[in-house]
Amino acid sequence: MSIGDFSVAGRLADTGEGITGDELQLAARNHGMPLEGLRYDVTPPGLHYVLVHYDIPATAAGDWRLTVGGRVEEPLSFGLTELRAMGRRTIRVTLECAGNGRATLQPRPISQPWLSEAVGTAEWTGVLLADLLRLAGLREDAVDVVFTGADHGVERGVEQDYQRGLSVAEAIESGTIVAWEMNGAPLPPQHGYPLRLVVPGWYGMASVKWLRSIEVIDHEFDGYQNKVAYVLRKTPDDPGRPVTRIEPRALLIPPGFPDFMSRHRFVAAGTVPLFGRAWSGWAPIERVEVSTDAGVNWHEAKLDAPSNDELAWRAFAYDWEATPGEHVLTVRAYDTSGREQPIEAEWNRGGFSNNTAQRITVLVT
Ligand SMILES: Nc1nc2c(c(=O)[nH]1)N[C@H]1C(S)=C(S)[C@@H](COP(=O)(O)O)O[C@H]1N2
Ligand SMILES: [Mo]
Repeated sequence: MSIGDFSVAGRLADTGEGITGDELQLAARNHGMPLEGLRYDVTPPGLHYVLVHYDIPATAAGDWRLTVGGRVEEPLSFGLTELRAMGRRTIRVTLECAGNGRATLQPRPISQPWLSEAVGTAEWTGVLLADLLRLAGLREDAVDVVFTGADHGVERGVEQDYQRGLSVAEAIESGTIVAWEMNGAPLPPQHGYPLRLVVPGWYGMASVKWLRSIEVIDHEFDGYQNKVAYVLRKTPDDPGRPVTRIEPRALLIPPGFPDFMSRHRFVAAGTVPLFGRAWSGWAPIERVEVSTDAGVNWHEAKLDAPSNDELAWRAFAYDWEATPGEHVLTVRAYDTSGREQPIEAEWNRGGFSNNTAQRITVLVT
């Protein structure tokens, strides 16, 4: 169903055009993790980033049903108590919004205007999706699994429930879970109460919140969020490539103290301990480099032990001998698949997967 004007591409800001009212509306509803939140191994729920396309739906755990149907031997339906009886597994997952970094692109795609803080790491508890699919029994012609949330809205003229599809192989091999707890407590409303999907390694759009239905289909899912929204395109008619796993990124906690408005930093000369986290959805982090002269010289940071969940972020540290004057700090991550974070990522129309290296201006006094 189509409401109003439909266009595949969102708008790009004109040269020099400031943040629009539409972007402000989104930025006031959805929030990032303040970068000082990088100090926690596991992000406290109120600091974890939040992204909701439409409204947070009113949901009650008491009568919640999750159905598993489509190309399965035996369609199933679970209440929360029945689902809990299926098993209990906790995984640490770093989630990042595919649009993280969008607002720093030139030209700027008009959408949720993230800078670099659309990330968080939580411990999610639930049951393995693979166990639910095994219980229902996949038919031979199963191709994709479609996940539907309870929220509903319109995007570029298309009315829809929030829905994402994942191939059967990814659904099983990624270690995806259907979660009812975040950091040991029931999911907060904004994070999907009472049930959500968590797809480790994938950008956040795959982790459907307020999950009410799992449907196995015999063809590739062609829903809006897979085929129209989350696609890397250079031009509006570019068929593009789907957005999938998280590209490597390192972020520092900005050192010292900030100026209220510009967020520029002040530190005293001497040894300044720098601390941050790095992650990649493709493979574990292997190396992080720090530059304190805007990318001229690079130094290897000291990595902490990796987490048991190998795609969760990894802490790093570097002692900076800070001398008076203005300095630009920058960091980059490398993973064991050979992917390296670029200083400047390639532009795309949706502003997705922008893992351009962080830059922090510091005045050393
Ligand atoms: N049902 C539903 N699931 C959703 C969304 C949504 O709008 N509706 N947003 C997705 C996007 S784009 C992201 S980045 C993550 C954000 O998860 P969080 O808010 O728990 O951090 O949820 C995903 N799951
Ligand atoms: Mo997102």
